[in-house]
Amino acid sequence: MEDTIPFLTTHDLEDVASVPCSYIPLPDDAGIPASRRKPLKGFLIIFSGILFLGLSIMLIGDQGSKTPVIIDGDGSLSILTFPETIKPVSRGVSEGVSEKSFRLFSGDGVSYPWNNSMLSWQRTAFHFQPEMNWMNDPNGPMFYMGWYHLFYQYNPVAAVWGNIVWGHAVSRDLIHWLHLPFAMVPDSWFDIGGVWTGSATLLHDGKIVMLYTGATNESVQVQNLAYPADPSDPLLIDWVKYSGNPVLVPPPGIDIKDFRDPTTGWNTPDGKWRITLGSKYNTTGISLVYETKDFISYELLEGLLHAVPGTGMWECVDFFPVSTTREDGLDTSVNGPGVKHVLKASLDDDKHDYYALGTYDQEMGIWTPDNPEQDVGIGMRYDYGKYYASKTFYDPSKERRVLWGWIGETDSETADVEKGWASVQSIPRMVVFDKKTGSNILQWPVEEVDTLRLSSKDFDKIEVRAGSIVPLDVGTATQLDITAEFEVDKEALEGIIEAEVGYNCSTSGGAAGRGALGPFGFLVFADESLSEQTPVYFYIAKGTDGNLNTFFCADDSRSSKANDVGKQVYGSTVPVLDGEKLSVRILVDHSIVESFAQGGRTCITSRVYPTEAIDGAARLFLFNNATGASVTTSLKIWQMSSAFIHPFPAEKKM
Ligand code: DQQ
Repeated sequence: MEDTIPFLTTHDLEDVASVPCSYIPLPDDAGIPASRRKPLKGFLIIFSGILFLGLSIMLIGDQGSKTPVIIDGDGSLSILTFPETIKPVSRGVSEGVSEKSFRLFSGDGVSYPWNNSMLSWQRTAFHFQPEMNWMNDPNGPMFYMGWYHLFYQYNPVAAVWGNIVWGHAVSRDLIHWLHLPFAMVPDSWFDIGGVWTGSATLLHDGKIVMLYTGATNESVQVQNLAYPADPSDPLLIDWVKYSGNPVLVPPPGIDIKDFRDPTTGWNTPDGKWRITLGSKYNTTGISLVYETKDFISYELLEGLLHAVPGTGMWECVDFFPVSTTREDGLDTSVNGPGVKHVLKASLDDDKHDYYALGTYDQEMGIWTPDNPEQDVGIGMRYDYGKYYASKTFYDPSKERRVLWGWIGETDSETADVEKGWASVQSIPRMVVFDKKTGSNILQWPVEEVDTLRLSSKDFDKIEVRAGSIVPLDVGTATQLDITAEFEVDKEALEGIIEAEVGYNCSTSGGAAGRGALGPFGFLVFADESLSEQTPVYFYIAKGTDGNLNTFFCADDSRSSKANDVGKQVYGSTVPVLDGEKLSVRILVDHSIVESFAQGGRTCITSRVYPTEAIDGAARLFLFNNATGASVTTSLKIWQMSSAFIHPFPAEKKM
């Protein structure tokens, strides 16, 4: 069944039953030793008490805070309501970190009248998110005694950035999570302004050290040390801050607000450890390296790990090896033949995560990019959509490197406050070197995501003619895992004569901009009349050198009838080697669409907020808006179950 486009054509869809969702609970005992279970409830009660007291003191003391929270006469907290028009408040910048509130690119400044069912639909089903309030960067991810640990930047009292503590959750499989008490709260002069981003290092004797940035009582960014109070506790519930904190203060020449986010340590051949952290010098983004034996005293190494002029402040630097010969991931300290190093920086200036591949010279202490034209901050990005402040860890249980990223909101702060939460974490992605291209990494959802797959439908060799759409009979299209391959009509490919210079996902008209060989792909979150739709697609353009360039894009411009949400068109080029078909995987989960092209060479994450294409009205289509080429596609689509993401069941464990 086909209809013509471009966009906004009504057509009939078969009435399809929606696929019911269910969650997969964790095993009953959740693997916790009996000795650990009893004290937890008491701990939670005492902890909540202390936390409440601490936060009250902090909030009263922090009169300058912009968090919209007031303490009522009876000591209870309430959230201030916002006026109807959008007046985005800056959050984070005056405190010395990157802007945390989403600034609209367009819109008429008037809030959309969101209702409860629209807002509650936006909550994701299998992406990690806390039960309520604000979350940002992933912190200190690790695997320890059979559990994956995720810590994260969290505001316990509001759906906007501020009052940052370390949230903590554990999982057996990176998909189903149990929320634990906060790991660390701002309770000392060296982090009273916020327990900011940090990383875990697992020492050879099995001990864990956590380094994190604290904003001091004088708003100086310092690095602090913390460690588990009871290393025999697989849940690592209690954390101790080192009494001699801070262990690092900004060195001469570095601004007190430009010194943050220590990485996981790596070992040197002489048994020392090195860490790096981000900063800037004038407008040059830099990563400083420190050497230590004990994580208490440090020596600043001469020179820098790397610097890139014009890239501004580097946040959340990540530095890790990838194997050029093997399939598995590498522990952070590995170096030598067959190893390249990835250097990633989150650019404060444009809020994107950039990476480059290069060589790490341990002796000289410097990293050199393979291709200086594709250096950190001016070349490749992990993700061309909404994705920031990411961090990897090495998972020894599956010998892989896993990447987490913070996916913020692109709606208004008013809507976030109304719905009571903001931000999700990306689906954890496995990261490997792309041996075929030799010039990029591959990111792919960890295999555990596949356990959420329910019923599936296969579609074989569907022809999507130029200028047509094809509805896909998959029922409700709200929680999906889509895999597809596309082949473009050979004659059209070979017959293309004219070069198309300067195609750009963001500026060439999005999915409505027609060329001979694209765009074609999917319309996700489309209602039956296509009045709302989010195209995820390929576009092929001939270069002046005669070669074909393939672009992978996501167009959010028609994703919602609401005006108070971001509606960018995202994307970039994707390498397609001789003989390869075009391939894509798309994870659809309510307000998030995570897309991976060519096995994860180019990735795009969109946040979308439809008003009509929600619940049972959300449909999925194929489209081909090319003027001259048919495409044939084979696909498999799964309905996805919801993940179990709940508070740790303290009572059940008594
Ligand atoms: N978020 C943290 C900082 C980091 C920034 C504060 C990146 O440590 O630089 O919440 O999003």
